[in-house]
Amino acid sequence: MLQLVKNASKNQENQAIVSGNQVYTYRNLLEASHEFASYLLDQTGDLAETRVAFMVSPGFDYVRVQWGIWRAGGVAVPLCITYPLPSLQYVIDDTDAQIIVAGPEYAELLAPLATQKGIRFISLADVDALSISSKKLPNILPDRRAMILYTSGTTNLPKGVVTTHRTIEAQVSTLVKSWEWSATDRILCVLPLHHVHGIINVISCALWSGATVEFLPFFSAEAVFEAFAKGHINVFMAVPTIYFKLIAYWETLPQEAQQQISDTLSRFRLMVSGSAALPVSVMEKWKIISSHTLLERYGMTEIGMGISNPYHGERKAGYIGKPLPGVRVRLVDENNQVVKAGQPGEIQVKGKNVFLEYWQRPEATQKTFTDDGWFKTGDVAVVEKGYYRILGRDSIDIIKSGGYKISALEIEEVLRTHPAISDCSVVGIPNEEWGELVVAAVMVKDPEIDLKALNQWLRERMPAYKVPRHYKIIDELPRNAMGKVTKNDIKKMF
Ligand code: MLC
Ligand code: AMP
Repeated sequence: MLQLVKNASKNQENQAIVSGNQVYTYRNLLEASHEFASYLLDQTGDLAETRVAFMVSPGFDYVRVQWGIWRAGGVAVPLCITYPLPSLQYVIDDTDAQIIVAGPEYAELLAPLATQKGIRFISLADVDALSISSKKLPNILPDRRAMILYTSGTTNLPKGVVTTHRTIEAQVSTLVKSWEWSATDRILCVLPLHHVHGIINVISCALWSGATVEFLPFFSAEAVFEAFAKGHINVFMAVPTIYFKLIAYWETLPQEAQQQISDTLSRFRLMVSGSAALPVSVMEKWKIISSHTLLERYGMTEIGMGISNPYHGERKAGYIGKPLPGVRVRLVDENNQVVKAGQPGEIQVKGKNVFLEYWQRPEATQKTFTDDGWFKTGDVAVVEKGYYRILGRDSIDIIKSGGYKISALEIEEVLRTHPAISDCSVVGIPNEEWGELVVAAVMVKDPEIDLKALNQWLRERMPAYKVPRHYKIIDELPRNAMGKVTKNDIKKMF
């Protein structure tokens, strides 16, 4: 039996999920996910690693579908709820999903796509109207594939990162232990649920521990502070941009309201930041507001979390901490030799937390591991007094904005298909709020190009967070002697 399910069975009367003003116990979650798994099995028999793409809003329904897929033996493929159709279609095609599950808000969008592709379509609203008899669930072995999450990389198309149940259990259990999760915890989830930060660190760690997850449908600083003000939440995890936005909102409040928030925050057990570098200024301001030194940690879709500042002990500003238990980390030079103490090198990782493969991309999978099985992260770091500090990334084409990883090449490919654009180059420029801001230098066929219309055109083709925020129209892209665009020169233009 899955460890998450085993643990839940021990905590049946605890509150598992609070969403949409409703409280659901672990018993409710076990029953509802068993029911959904039974429905899937009715349709297909043992799912035998069938990819099930699902688009469901954050809350109880999301988790019961995710657990239902897992308990029926399927591979869960969460779809981002803010993706435009082409981005959804890419994930559905690339995973070769055989089933699509849609929450009520998304049925109209996805049903035609499923019909067109001949994929079985399940509307949650329809399932809920049925009476489903409980089926015996298959025994799920730890090495069965469990989930595919999409991540942008140094290729122009996102790759599916496959994890098994064993991987997920390793990723969750090291965090539960290191950060001392317990059944008395209650976390507020404001993160998107198609990435590890929300799925592993927030939901799965909480539910592994018998704790409670309270969901907000989407992030808003006001709603977050309102939820905190009720006094039940004691754990929070977010990307630096969210802390930046919370600070900005707090600063607009009258002093009395500020004080109330600060009093509430000072009673929290744990506050974590990650997915992008936490600016020291944000860490310091948050400390003044909340009395908490944010715990910064480092992770990646392919490894879950790898390096973390300590729960007990010094949390160093500007550092990501030390390897988590069970995660082996080394720094290597360009010849793949371990660097001398104090020297910078690429972070490489080994351990049960590391993903299985890029879905149906054996070459990319092979390229990302060394011959002796270390995963190459592409992040460069140095160790100082035992603490890792990130220096940057190998590739200028990978941008982190708002905690999302974005491939410059992917945006360039789309931009080049626009009839008024002859060539372009996309880069990330430093920005305190977003980490990096996506910007584009473009060569145009039509000097009268309407940038507002271009923006709209892009938003129909890619998620809003990937769309460039500034453009520079130029006559020629700067290139080196080899003809390669010199992206550092592009950065200087902004
Ligand atoms: C949105 N906007 C941006 C932007 N994203 N502007 C600049 N850069 C960006 N990246 C703009 C929108 O276009 C809109 O403007 C306005 O901001 C509000 O949009 P929104 O979508 O409502 O934004 P908001 O909800 O405020 O989003 C901010 C956020 C979100 C921080 C909540 O980006 C987020 O949820 N990020 C978390 C991503 C995450 O979970 N990453 C983890 C990956 S896993 P306009 O003008 O259009 O109205 C990983 C491993 C690990 O990294 O270590 O964890
Ligand atoms: P993703 O592919 O979305 O999982 O993003 C993983 C990447 O986020 C890593 O390779 C890092 O570049 C970055 N990242 C995660 N946590 C941190 C952190 N604490 N500091 C700096 N970068 C981080």
